[in-house]
Amino acid sequence: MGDVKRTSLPHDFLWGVSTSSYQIEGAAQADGRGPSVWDAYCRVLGHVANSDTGDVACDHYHRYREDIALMKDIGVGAYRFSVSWPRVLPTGRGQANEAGLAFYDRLIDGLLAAKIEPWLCLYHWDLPQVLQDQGGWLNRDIAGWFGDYAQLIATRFGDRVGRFATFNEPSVFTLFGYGFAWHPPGATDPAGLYKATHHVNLAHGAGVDALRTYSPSALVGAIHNMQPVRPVSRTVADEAAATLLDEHWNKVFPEAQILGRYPPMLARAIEPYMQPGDLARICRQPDWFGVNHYSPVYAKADANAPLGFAWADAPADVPRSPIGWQMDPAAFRDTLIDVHRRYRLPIYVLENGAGAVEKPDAAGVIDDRERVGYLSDYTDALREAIAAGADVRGYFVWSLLDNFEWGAGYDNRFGLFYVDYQTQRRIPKASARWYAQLIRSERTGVAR
Ligand code: IFM
Repeated sequence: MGDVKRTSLPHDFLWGVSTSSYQIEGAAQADGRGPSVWDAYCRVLGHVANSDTGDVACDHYHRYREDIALMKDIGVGAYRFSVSWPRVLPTGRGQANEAGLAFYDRLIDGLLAAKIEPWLCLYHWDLPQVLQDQGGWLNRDIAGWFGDYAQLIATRFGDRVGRFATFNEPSVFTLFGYGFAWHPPGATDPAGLYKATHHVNLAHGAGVDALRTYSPSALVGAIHNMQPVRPVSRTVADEAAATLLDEHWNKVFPEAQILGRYPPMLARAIEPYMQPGDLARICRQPDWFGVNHYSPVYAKADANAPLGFAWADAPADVPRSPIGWQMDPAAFRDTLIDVHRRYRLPIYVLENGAGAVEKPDAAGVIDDRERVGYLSDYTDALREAIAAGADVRGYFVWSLLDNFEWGAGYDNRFGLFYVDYQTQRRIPKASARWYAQLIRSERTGVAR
């Protein structure tokens, strides 16, 4: 990357950290929480490494005060978290669970007291199991259920929360859940995927409407994983595979939600599940665009795969993070510039980070210099994107804490703080200190 360290950022640039409910809260049976699809999915042998579950996770439900103190220590200005739908609506709809809502009251009040802005995401994959039993994302009624849930959350927290997201990475939970069976409900069902995709988009529209009606001053958006999709070879078949994966991964949600259209290949596939007026129900001008980005992804044609394509490995010689994900900060810069050109919205990077399998050394220290290198290179790329005109207004590291990494269980760690799952002790890694120093130097204008 070029010499970008001195590219100045807007004075109100927002530095944050992100987490999600199922990945950190634990307390799976506490205070009336209902089961989510992940509770059930984790219990099937072979779905999650080591048969790990989110039952306890980081016990954030009980330790949120300590976790807010960690955020305060590193100096972040914002915290993005998600609400667990089954914690606040154990039966998915209808009767709210006051104890579950009260947890988020305490969390939000604690954040505000620490001068940390709460960014609330409604859905980070933990659908109430009871709604899954009624068809989940395959049931068109779910758009209304989601709208009602959004109304509850906006009514309860809109006096203190100014930023709401409807969904986190809708393309991940739909594609992995219905295309590749890597997430609940564990299906490989193309028709189900197209239907679920459309219903998630309808739910987004209903959610935005509810958030704006019941919290009129809220700034509302959605969070999309945006990553260049590259063909594994230059064959026509692999190029076509990459184009199709790109539509699923990068386009089918933001284009419908912001531009009011489906990308061409998926438009044909989704058409049978659409009713007149649907795109008008989905398309809402958001106040901001959330980008999650880690690395480029690769596609190859696969005639035996349900969708006709498969994921492929990055070329052998590329730089990689400790868990093998390609590191390509230029792709991050280009993604931000591309999102800016396509959507012309304020951009917030709401996830970026590096995974590792790590443990403290004999002295109890976690010297995660690879993660520091990754974050340093990627924040430099962010500066380049801003220098090139991209309207990027914030950057949130994934993640505050090591946590439940879905199918990888607790093996892959993304935290700035190490979590000892036996004792629940949090230990700052070198990257936590690095991030604190970055934020401090940006605030004071002192060069790093
Ligand atoms: O842990 C996940 C998160 O839930 C969604 N985005 C990617 C992260 C790392 O895999």
